Amino acid sequence: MRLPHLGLFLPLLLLGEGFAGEPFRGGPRPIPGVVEAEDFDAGDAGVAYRDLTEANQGADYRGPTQVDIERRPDASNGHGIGWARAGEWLTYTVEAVDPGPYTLEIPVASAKAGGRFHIEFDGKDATGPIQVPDTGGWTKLQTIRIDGVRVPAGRTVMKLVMDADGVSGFVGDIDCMTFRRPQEPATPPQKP
Ligand SMILES: [Ca+2]
Ligand SMILES: [Ca+2]
Repeated sequence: MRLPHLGLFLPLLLLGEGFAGEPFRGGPRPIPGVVEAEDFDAGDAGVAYRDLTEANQGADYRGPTQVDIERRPDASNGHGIGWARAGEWLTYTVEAVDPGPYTLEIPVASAKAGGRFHIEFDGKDATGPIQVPDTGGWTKLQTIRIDGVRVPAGRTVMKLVMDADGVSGFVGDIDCMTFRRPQEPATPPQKP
């Protein structure tokens, strides 16, 4: 074989620049709107996500994935991500109407103090470090609010990046990321 790696190269060439994943179930998630943490892009490890454990330690929400997804009745869409560890990340193809600024709301849960994460658009940090508090238990969601988040207009890749584990041993459970106009009321949870 003169080109033993052609089978590997060809799919990479077809993917084109950025090696991005594809939106999960439908098109890009609109902003303003709700981006469910469990609805990260479809695609392989290293492309759509990075996860440090081989198995999905939670629920079978979307077929085989390394990402740890948990079923939880208190969460928007009935699911969220759990067992999140520093070094992991998830990508979401989104499409913003305009750059905002937006108010970003993220329901999280953690028993003991959680860790830190941030959110990027096209590789640029848009939030700075977000600290997950002790919410009183893994079953108790508490919503973190970040004001003045700017988002590139049009279709971009949003990346949820886990930066540091907390006393809990994890970053925290994350339900969804809601981008809304500052003057609009909070969005109620989405039915599963
Ligand atoms: Ca895993
Ligand atoms: Ca959710």
